[in-house]
Amino acid sequence: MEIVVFGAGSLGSLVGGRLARDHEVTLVARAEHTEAIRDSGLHIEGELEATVFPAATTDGRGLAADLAIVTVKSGDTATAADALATGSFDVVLSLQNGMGNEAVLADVLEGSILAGTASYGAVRREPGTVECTGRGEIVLGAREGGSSVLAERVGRAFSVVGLETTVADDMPRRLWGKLAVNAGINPVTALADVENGAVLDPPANDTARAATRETARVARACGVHLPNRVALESMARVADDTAANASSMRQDVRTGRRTEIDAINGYVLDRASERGLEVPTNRTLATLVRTWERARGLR
Ligand code: KPL
Repeated sequence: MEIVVFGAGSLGSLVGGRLARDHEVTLVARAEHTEAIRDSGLHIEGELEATVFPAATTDGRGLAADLAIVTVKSGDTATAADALATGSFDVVLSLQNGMGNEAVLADVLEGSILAGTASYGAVRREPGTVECTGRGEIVLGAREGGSSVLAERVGRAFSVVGLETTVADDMPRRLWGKLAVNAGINPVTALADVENGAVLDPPANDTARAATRETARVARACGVHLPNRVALESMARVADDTAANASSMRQDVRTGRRTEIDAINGYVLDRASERGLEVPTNRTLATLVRTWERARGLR
């Protein structure tokens, strides 16, 4: 298969790098990362160790492939969609945090859009090098649910190169489940500047659990079956599996970048407001992170 990974940061490089073992992969990445990959390949350290030689470019316009995997930050999805629209792809898979990314892609693109979530820990150590800091799982499928032959094909390609992948027929529920995990872990670890494992214990656990519980309630109000117990268990499991890792939002704050708060706790807040529900913990977390972004001129 010909595959383009759009937004090859840490997760995109990990996924694209593994796929490059079997497929013709092009990574669309920042200049320094692109140069390093062109010079001496992409090095994956940690559990999925490999050195591979995918093509790399900073220019995502006019590309063509069987599959495009979108791993940009949720705030950059519209820009990615515009660039992808100048090329041609049979299938586009969103492997991003937060909600609403697939709808943004579907508004602009003609190919089939698949939804996905990834809980692998990945950190870009230096240009050309990414470390897999925690084995997780990729879940992908048709964005509105149901079975999809294309999703099966993409899922097989992922599994064969060692990426733990499940093809699911209930993506809306999976996406809300992942949102409930991120709503609890990401802002708490970013604001307190702690590893993911800190949300398992007092005093952070109450806040993280409240944000997750509120998210599950909003999911149910939106017609998605997500019991509190299931959402809380999965938040605790992910925090435990990635206990020593920095969440993506903490990494954003540490490096002074805009976060994905709007597509995570902000999304919960918006859907709750539409339905007249109060989500005080998500509101407070979103306000604090947005205040941090504003003070740094990031919004
Ligand atoms: O998705 C993540 C993120 O950091 O954005 C988790 C699952 C919390 C892993 O760190």
